[in-house]
Amino acid sequence: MDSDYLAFHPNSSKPAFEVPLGAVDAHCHVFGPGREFPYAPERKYTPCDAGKNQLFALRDRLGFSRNVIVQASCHGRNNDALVDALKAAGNLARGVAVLDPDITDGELNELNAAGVRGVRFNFVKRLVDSTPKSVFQGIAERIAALGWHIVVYFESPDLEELTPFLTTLPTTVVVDHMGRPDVTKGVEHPDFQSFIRLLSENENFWTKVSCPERLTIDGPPYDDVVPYARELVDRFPDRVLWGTDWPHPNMKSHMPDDGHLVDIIPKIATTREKQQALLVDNPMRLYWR
Ligand code: 0GY
Repeated sequence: MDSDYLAFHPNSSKPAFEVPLGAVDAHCHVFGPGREFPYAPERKYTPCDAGKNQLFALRDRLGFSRNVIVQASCHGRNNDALVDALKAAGNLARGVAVLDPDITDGELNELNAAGVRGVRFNFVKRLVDSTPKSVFQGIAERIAALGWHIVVYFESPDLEELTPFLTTLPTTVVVDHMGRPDVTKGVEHPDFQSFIRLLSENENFWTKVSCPERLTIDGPPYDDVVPYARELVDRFPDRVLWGTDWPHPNMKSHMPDDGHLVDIIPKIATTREKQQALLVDNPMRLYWR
């Protein structure tokens, strides 16, 4: 792993908050192990190995039932580690893949059979080289035919430039980590209001109210991020997902205790109904229907 890379928390605490039965961690990754599933030559970072068995142990410790495993940039377009984890999990995991535009229909069908239900378009410049939008458009049309959706990852300064493209996508579009707001600005700032408008005006848009550890300035318990997530849960209760983001790649300031991340959930989803939608009903509708 890179010399400045922080490994995941070795012994996350058991959360005090008890998640509803059947809860889904809808954003997490598997990394390697690199000996079995080598990292992509074009990667921008080399992580600490974080394999499927460690992910499933965390799922159980936190009281969750299912995972949505998202292909991360360090594995490029080779989804072998993801597929291996999906097969091992049986019906308890679904996947979001990153696709080569030359993928054959047969390979797409194999991913579908393994439990992949979405494709990720990553626009974060420190993570990936840029992909022409025409390439993403071609992939979007092919996966729409399978009933998959698109997960997009970008940073808030890029929202304005991306909006005309994103709003042409033909499927449900899930925005990672609330579009990565600058939490020094406030919920009422025009930047976060633009993100809210994107969801208000486009009913096919969802978002993950995840990653307080990445967005925070103040650090744990991440109270500076809570108002952004709560606003989205309140406004769009049927179009929000939650995930740990384990094993938290590229954290520089600190490594979160995943149990503490779970304990934030009742601050952002303030009723049992909202918690049920966020953790069970919404992800089940998107990934297990
Ligand atoms: C995340 C966030 C990051 C990394 C990736 O694909 C990735 O490598 O998504 C990040 O560095 O912000 O969602 O895991």
